[in-house]
Amino acid sequence: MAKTPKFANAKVFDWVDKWNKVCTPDKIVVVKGTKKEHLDICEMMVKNGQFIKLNAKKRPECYLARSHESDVARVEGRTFICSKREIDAGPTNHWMDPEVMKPLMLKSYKGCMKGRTMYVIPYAMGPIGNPITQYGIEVTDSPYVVVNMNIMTRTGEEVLKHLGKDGDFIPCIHSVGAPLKKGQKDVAWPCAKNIEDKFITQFPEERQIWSFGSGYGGNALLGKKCFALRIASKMAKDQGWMAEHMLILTLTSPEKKQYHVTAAFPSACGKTNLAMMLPKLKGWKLQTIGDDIAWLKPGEDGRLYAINPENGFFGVAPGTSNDSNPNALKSCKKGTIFTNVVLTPDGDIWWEDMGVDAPKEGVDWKGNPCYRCVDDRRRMGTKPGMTKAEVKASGYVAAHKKSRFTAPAENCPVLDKAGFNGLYNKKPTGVPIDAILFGGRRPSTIPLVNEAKSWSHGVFLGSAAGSEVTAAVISDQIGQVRRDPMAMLPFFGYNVCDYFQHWLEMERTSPDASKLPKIYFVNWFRKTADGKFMWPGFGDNSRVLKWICQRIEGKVQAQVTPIGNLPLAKDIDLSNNEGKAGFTVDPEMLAKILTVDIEGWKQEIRTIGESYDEYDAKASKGSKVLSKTARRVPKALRDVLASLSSALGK
Ligand code: OXD
Ligand code: MN
Repeated sequence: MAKTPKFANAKVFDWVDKWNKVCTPDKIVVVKGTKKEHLDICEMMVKNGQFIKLNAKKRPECYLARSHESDVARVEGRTFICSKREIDAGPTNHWMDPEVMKPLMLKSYKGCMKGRTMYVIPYAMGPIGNPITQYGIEVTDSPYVVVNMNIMTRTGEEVLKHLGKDGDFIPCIHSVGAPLKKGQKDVAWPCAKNIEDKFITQFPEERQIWSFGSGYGGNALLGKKCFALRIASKMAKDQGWMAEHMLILTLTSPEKKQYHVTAAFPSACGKTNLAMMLPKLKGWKLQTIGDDIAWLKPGEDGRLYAINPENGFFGVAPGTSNDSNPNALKSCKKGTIFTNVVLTPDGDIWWEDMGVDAPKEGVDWKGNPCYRCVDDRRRMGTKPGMTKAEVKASGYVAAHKKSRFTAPAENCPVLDKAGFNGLYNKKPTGVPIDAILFGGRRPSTIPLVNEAKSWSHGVFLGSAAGSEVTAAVISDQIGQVRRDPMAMLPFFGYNVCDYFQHWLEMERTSPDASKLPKIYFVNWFRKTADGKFMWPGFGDNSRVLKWICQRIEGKVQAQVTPIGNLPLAKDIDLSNNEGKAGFTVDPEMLAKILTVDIEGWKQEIRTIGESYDEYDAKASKGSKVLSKTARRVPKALRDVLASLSSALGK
């Protein structure tokens, strides 16, 4: 067994020592967080066949990893909230009693790091020393996790120094679950192959994270979804702040006034695209603070101040192109780790919908050869001479649909450096948020933008967020809305109904509720009956952001409707970035996406009510006190629903 290293902080020592004894690694390395150490680990992985070094001229300090086929994404079915009482995990989470889960997982952890190195990663979620920042210690046997954590969080000695002798942190343990026998050669992507052997477990009361069996993304980089959303959401509830699945951006008007906006959209609705968008409007500038997670704390003045707890972007590669998001592409020009994308013959990478020609031949995410289609330069198939139709029919993609880039935020050409470092007016307060956006993919009913009439109305709109189910998800539910409240469905660390209540409490407990951000619901995805998008999206969304800023300033009137305040068509700026008329949108189309679809909304109200009923019905499960018909969805949200219903009529 390896000797546990010394740590000034006794709690850090105890955590590492405990897992050293259980997992029995060959060696322990405490991550220093230097660039040299990072590159040394990457090179070691190249030697071990776990990384491919990319062409240093094209992509300096970049590497490609290929995961095992059983380990390609977050595994929601194996993600558990282990609160003491089932009811505290709520109706949206998988729950297991900690008294059952711990012994079960301890069995798996026993000897699981034999033949491997145990890395101790001290990390910060947020700029070190910022009052909103929190700290973690991740113990892991995966060098892939170490180098990804180096990009996604601030790691190393600075963190240990900051923790001092008794600083608090979130203890995390992770293992790929693949011990090595003496002399056994490692595989390219070690993990537990059976889904039942994977566990992504949060203990919200103890504030601990235990992960076993997966080496991928949010299952293994424990600072991200496990800490910054699931555990942090529970901390935030207990301590009066908010941990949200939101991007943060800074918008500067031609008059040089700055606005800070957060936005929560379900996965695959363009959060990273909006976070780095190039505005189409003359004189407007957009900068990025974060693309996935925001922590918001009330200031004494009543405003909510936010930081991005992360340090990089863990972006979905396919679809990221010079058209959809040139700044994301630029962010992965150096120091980036790619996972499950195509390797080109010149040592570069490619993926579907990258907006550039595929190489004539390459190596796909499974390590097999792939070839450019004969009739489409932007598609690849498994054999030379294949047509696009043949490839489409086979369902083949050369880069995995959930392939990723892990890119340092500092590479982003439009990074708001001060905001990213948690500074506002040079003070480490985080940035004051002016507007909160919710959204989803809604081909019908939901208007382009809708301003909440009040904070509780905004909470109601957020609680009803979601996307319409597409063929790719569940075929017998096509057309139905999969509700994803506040885009947090897979990330609540506690009961969703209590989470709604916490949002409502933020107003009640605010020192000045009039200073809370205004709340909007946006929808870039309305479609015509024949399936065409009614709004161009991407850079043209700046037109909506401008309207929102003008509303914040009280510069424009709105149509006051039962569902909220909608823009007057004349107030959506349609000029191009030279400031002249140029952008054309069919006026009829624009009118349609700025009008209340009464019949659609009646249906909407019914299904929102059904989602609340479902939460209520399931929320009583595991309670000794609540009956089956108990109401746990806050009354304030039911009241908004009821008044909307009566305003729209039967
Ligand atoms: C993500 C997600 O990986 O939201 O960021 O799924
Ligand atoms: Mn996300």
